[in-house]
Amino acid sequence: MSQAVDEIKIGGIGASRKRVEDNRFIRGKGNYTDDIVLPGMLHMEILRSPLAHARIKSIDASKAWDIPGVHLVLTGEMMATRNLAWMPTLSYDTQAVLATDKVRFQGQEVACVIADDPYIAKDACEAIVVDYEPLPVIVNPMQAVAAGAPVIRDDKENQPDNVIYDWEVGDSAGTAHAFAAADLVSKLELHYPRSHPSPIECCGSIADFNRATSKLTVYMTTQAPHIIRAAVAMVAELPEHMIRIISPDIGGGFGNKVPVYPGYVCSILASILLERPVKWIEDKSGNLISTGFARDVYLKGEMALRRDGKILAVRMHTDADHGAFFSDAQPSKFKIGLMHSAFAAYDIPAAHLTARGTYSNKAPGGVAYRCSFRVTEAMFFQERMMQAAADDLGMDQAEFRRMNFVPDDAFPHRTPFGFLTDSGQYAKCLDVGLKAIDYENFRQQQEEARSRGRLLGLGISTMTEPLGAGNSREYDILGIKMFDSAELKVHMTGKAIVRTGARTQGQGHETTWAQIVAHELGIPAEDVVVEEGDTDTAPFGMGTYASRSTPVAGAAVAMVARKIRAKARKLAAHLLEVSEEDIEWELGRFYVRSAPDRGVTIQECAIAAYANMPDGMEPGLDATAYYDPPNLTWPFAVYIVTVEVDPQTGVWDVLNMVAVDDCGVRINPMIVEGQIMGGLTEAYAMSNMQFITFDADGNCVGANYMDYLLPTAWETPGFELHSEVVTPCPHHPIGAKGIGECAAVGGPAAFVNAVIDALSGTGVRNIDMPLLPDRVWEAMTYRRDISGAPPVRSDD
Ligand code: MCN
Ligand code: CUN
Repeated sequence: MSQAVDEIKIGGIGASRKRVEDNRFIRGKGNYTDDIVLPGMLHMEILRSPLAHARIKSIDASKAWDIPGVHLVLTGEMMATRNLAWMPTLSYDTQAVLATDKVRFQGQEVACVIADDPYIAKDACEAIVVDYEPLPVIVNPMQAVAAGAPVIRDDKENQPDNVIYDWEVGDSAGTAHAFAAADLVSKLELHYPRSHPSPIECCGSIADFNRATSKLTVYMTTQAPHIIRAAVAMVAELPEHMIRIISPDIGGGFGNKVPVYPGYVCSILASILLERPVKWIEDKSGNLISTGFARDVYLKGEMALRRDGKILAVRMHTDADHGAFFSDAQPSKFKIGLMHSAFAAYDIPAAHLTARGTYSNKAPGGVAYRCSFRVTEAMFFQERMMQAAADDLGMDQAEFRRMNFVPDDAFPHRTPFGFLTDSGQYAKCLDVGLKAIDYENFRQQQEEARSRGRLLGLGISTMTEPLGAGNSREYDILGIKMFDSAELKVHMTGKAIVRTGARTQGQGHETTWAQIVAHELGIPAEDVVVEEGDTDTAPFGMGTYASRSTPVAGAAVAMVARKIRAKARKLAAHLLEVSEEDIEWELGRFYVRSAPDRGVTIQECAIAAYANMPDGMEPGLDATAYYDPPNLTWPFAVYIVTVEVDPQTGVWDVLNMVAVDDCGVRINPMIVEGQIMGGLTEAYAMSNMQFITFDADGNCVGANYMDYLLPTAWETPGFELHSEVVTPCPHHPIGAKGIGECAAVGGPAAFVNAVIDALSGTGVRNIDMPLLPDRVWEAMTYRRDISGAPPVRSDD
């Protein structure tokens, strides 16, 4: 007699199942791009520009060609003869593959050498002589729009200046009206510095073109293999079915591995020309200096307030520095990403956002680093503005937020910029956080400490984030709608394989997708293997970024499992010799309604699909499901930090940090906690130490890990995580919302708010990140705000 299975025992939803992928990772048996060695493989290195803006007068590669072991030197000129010197970007712009006319940022790709080994290739790069004529350099949006600024993109017709877009959203008139009626207007200006995802594994590719079969196989570090296949088909003009993109194990992506990089294109062309596999693996400086960075946005805004604390309206303006090419991978419709997701957690009647994007002589990018299309900047501005407004009103920080929250019974809620949020219990999360940090008590301690000259501070960040692009009505990249799919094959013994078009980079999909199958079918998670990343086998998907995997691909896994269950039900009816209507389901088993003892397991149905199907039924137990989400998912989080600032040095220490995340149903609570811990660590790093800046000549400061500081376990504070609040997503098949980025998005404001709170009474309203000790010291000593990117350190 069969019995229902215990969901937690079989590793279903809610089980903190150990990550199956770690079996190979911790044994050093991962299979990363650089681990792959193909017969006859050659190696490629890139020559990068030392200057940020210069005309190329000539390139002499003759000495490089002469070095023994060199097979090919690629320059822009050669690329141009094949129409490959430029490529389209994912944002309807163009990007130089190898520079022809000018170099436009330090680190830009100028030439490539393909040789027997990477050392020969590197030496040969150094033998290439490039004659540059330096040009004036632009390193920020203010310079970009100044009168007489040099036009960086003079390659483009109809590009008279450095402005990429002027974009707006919201209700300008309604907002103006609300401001006119306000008792108080609170203002804030900020800079969110340029930072970098810096995954442990750099970017790289191995292109392998086989002339005999005309098939191009590319192993590469990509978060979105299917988009890359489409891009390669377009750029290299190859038929799509002859392109196979394989994304093997990825050593961290964090958004850095979404864009299409010149190195990928050059390795592909080199393999086609040489008819041998060509491997390119970027070095750390190459990665930091030239690949998709994050942020670099100036934000300013104002909030219209009623005396009692009610927010009447918000106005925001952003100036985004996109670097030399507009290459963000973001939904086509939204020029500044989802910046207008700001203030979604609060009930605000009117809002208006204007956004301008400009070119500069810096590497292209802007949306990477654990951020669902600029929501990091949106939430940072939101929570810094909330703190400033509460201070201006003389109101308690928690109370001001609570009174403006969207109430639990007001969902779906239309945000001031027009999004529809799905569900949440915002006040409850805040209560959990305040209790955990012992709010009232801390405020008292803070007073007492102050009377003894000690500076304690508390910072709150309460935020919601749009995760799971998209729905196909509004979300596309280059016209390709942002849905996803999953394929599930149940073998005759009841074991299974599930494939999706997402691509895990450390998030644990191999573990969690199997848990969804276990939840839907009662097949133990350990009996389900998960495979992603090979375009020849995986069903179509837009890839893993914007924490969209659970909201979209994960939903597709649930839906495909339900298709399988529907077919298994027919098989069960056949086996039990009753009609389908008389069959009931409980986890792992179908039974006869009137005789619950008579049942068959899902495994018995599986074998029947191969060995004993009813007449006329198509054999086998496979299915594919495409999932077009009806809406984004909107997780909510409360982050509260307490700090102590040393009045002598400006050094600040975290005393306590509490995180209350509500991401709906948690598939694997342990993995969710890991995601939150990682995000909080990055948030701490951004607020405290991490930035990339440029000197006036466009030299990148932050091109190595002596200057670009990654937090280690030593400096990272402890975090206290809370999971008490679970508001299921009403439109997701298993009620889950995304979580991958929340803590990195909402965290930074909590740290900064805490330090600013510690300085209250000094008149300091803002210190831009990172809050390095010298900046904090200067702010508190001279009682002034510290704005903009940190000054470049000069050692002379
Ligand atoms: N999960 C869960 N229950 C939920 C939500 C998620 O158990 N309610 C699990 C998921 O099943 C998945 C993980 O948590 O195993 C993250 O899921 P999700 O929030 O859907 O995010 P994605 O899988 O789409 O991951 C992308 C996100 C992004 S955009 C960045 S950037 C980032 C991040 O994940 N990059 C990472 N976390 C990272 N973690 C690691 N280790 N490495 C990266 O490169
Ligand atoms: Cu923007 S970093 Mo994640 O979306 O790949």
